Amino acid sequence: MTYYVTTPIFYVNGSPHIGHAYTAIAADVIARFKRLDGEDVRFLSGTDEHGQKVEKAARDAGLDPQAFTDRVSAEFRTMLTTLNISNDDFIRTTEPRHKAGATALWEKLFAAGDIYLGHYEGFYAVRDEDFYGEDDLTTLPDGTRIAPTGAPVEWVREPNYLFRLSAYQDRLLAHYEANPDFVGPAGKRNEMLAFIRGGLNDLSVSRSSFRWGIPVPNDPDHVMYVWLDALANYITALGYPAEDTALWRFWPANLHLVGKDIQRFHAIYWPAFLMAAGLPVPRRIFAHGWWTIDGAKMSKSVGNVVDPHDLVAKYGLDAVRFFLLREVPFGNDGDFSHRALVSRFTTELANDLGNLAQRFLSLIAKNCGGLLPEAGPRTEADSELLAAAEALPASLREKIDRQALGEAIEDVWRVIRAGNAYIDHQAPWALRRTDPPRMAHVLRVLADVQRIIATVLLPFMPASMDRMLDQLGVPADQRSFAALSVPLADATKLPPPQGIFPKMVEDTDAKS
Ligand code: ME8
Repeated sequence: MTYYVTTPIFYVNGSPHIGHAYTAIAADVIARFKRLDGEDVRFLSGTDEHGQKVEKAARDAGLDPQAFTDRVSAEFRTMLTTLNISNDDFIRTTEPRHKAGATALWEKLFAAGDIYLGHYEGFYAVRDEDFYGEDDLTTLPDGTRIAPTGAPVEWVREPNYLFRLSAYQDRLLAHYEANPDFVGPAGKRNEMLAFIRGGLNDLSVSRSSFRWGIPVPNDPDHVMYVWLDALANYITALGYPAEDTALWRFWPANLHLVGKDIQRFHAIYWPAFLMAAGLPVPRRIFAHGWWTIDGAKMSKSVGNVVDPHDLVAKYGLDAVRFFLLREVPFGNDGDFSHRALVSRFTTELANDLGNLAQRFLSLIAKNCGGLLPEAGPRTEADSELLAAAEALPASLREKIDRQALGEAIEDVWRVIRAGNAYIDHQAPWALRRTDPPRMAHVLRVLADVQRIIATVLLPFMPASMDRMLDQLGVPADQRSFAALSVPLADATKLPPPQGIFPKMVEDTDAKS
């Protein structure tokens, strides 16, 4: 089966920060999980390079917009590399393939009679690239009017093309009703439904007061509204308007992963555009929450923006990937603090996971000549632990399909904790003298359990779990869920044990 997952395309008005890293890591975990599960996966990311906000950022930087976007787009690509993101493609909205596809989409909507020339008069927030009604706004003591997002608004009065969004209200509602999983989490779905039921106004889809955008076909005074341009990336990257390409098999997308701030664009405007173009709509749109830093909103002026490169340099990539998905239930808001990251690392990666591996691997090295022991007759305790581990791929699949990434991690940790309790109980270091065959068997049970744990954690921490599988002697081409059904060969020579997470070496020395 095909599986198409996307990140939002990042605005190039500023450098990447932890919020961007979060979206990318979550989508990467899902893409990697689906690949391990044998799906035919397409994973897309990219940069959103047009619009007033980017034009202004380029001006502030004293650069021509194209030169500016070239530079910042490259920073996002570097971020994806630093984070070990496995995207198959990276689309930039300034690329010819995208401009051609977005133009074709416009033409389709225009030909369908769903775009018409009108007039927009109202408030616009450049920071959000969004329109607001008077009722949405708050006036600050200094007279500035701001949107609910905190972004200042300006009054805009210009001829605009409008998209007949109002005509899609009923079809959208029917789609939501027929597809209860269309939008997640559930609270967001209700919010979107309330928004649609509140009545949809036609949407302004062009701007005529600045130039940095895709020209509207046959009307060079206008550029396309940046959100119509940007949303189209999900299909232009598959070759739209051509629908007979090999890549088109991935449409409709299985999952658009987005931050909660941009849910409405994806869950209301985008499906309406697609319906107007006669194309199927994505299967699911899931919104994750928002990170604050030590309780405060990230802001350049406050100087508390967390740079993902600094974090990775300080703690190692997989600790960062793990922390972001572990610390808060996916879909909720979270607060980032270095203290919380260090504490998760110590208790869960070093003490729970790292320690479990190190404890039995060092015993295999010392007492079994470094050869993977053979399995013996199973006790109830063995069967219970093995069954808990064997259930992981299916239980994680169910959680990944709901984007419950934190719950998926918790499932694995239950087994890791059970593994540590098992080794404490079985005390293989004592069996070495009293019952060596039983010791060998206990160590084998632990190796088999650890292999499953490391395999299901590969999507979350790819490099460290690859190292853990190396330690277990699992061949590189047998790291998938399907391969788990093939037992490891008895007497496989294991490499000398090495700590995967630095602290576990100390712990192991203390305990064994
Ligand atoms: O919205 N916490 O781009 P963007 C969590 N170009 N997530 C955060 C965050 C934070 N503090 N700050 C940002 C755009 N994000 C559009 C998308 S898609 C067709 C166009 C997330 O660079 C944000 O929610 O402002 C979004 O998912 C992503 O970073 C990109 O945000």
